Amino acid sequence: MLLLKNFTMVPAAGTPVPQAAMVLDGDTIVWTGALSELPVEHGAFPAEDLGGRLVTAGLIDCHTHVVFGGHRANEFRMRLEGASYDAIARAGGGIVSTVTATRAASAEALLADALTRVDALIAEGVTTIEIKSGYGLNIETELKMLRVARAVGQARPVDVVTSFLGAHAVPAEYADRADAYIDEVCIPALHAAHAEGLVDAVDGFCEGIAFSPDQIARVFDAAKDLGLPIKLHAEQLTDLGGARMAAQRGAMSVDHLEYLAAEDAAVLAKHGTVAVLLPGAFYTLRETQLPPVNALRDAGAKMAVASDCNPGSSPMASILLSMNMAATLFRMTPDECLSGVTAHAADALGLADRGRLAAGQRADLCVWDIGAPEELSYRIGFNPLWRRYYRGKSC
Ligand code: DI6
Ligand code: FE
Repeated sequence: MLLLKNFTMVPAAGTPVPQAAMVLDGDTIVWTGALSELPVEHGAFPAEDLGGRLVTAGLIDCHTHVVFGGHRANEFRMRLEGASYDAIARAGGGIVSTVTATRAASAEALLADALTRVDALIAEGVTTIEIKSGYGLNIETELKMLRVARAVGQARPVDVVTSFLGAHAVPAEYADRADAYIDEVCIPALHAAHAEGLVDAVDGFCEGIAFSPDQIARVFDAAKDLGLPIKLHAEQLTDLGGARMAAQRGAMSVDHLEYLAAEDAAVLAKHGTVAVLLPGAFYTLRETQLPPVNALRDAGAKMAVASDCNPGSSPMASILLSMNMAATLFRMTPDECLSGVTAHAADALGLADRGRLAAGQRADLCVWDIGAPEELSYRIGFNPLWRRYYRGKSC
């Protein structure tokens, strides 16, 4: 048992509690509230004084592609010279160029590279990270990526949740044969990865440069047969109705959403599907179409925020900068940004045991050297993390 005291508790929603206390039993929060209300039996435990700092739930980056080979700095240069993301993809660059590098890399090299990015996220208070496959696009490399993702969770004090993203792009060897790719590679890879215990959820990229809603629906059928939850990259570059289709099938989240029709916000809210907003990709691609944040808010849809850390559209390993961008670019409130990387990020991953400061929740916590919760979204580049508790241990 451990007693934390002398801090301000910042819940994912609602008013901060000054002079709060919290009791941890191993990796679980067993009591939290105002110190003045601490039950006497908890008062005798060994105590840590947090010096009046602010405490939030551990941060959750619910959408990343941190496992990949190589880099795409050349495409960054091309975009600065005027080329568009889809033109580069259609000319054989983009996702499939990272596929070539990822196929060529050893698992050891992929892990070492991924850890540099994961370490940056951990240093900002991330305690749970989602990692997608999708740069293999053959059975062997999809499995390699997912094994590396699991290895990240062994190598560092962070929980890793995996998403199978075999339907990310059509590889060169299946050019113009997307349906055959789904049947011959994507779905068999999903089965193989699931058999090895490597898949926590199934994702896809529903876009003109990737897969149609019908093709994604076939992948979702396979997920359903395996009892796996689903999520989808949708409406990033165009509106194909993918988010609506995924929500109607009970998706945990739909992600990106710049081109989501305002009326579809209600569909997300109705199905409890979290809208995961990815301002790093919006920024990097110099997108001008804003996701319909007001419509999502008015409809009561949950909004999460994530880094989308990937080599093409969001080369950003910072959850705090993601929050800053969500506020500055998307006009999300600082409270929405915070719930977006805690409670709603947990919901986007189907994790009921974290993201909120309450008895019964995991003791994943961040202690921040700040005076007001808004500072988490307001600062750019000066990281105020003072201490991180992962499963009840300071590390
Ligand atoms: N959308 C994204 O933002 C990432 N994947 C996706 O479907 C980008 C992937 C990349 O460009 O490498
Ligand atoms: Fe993504």
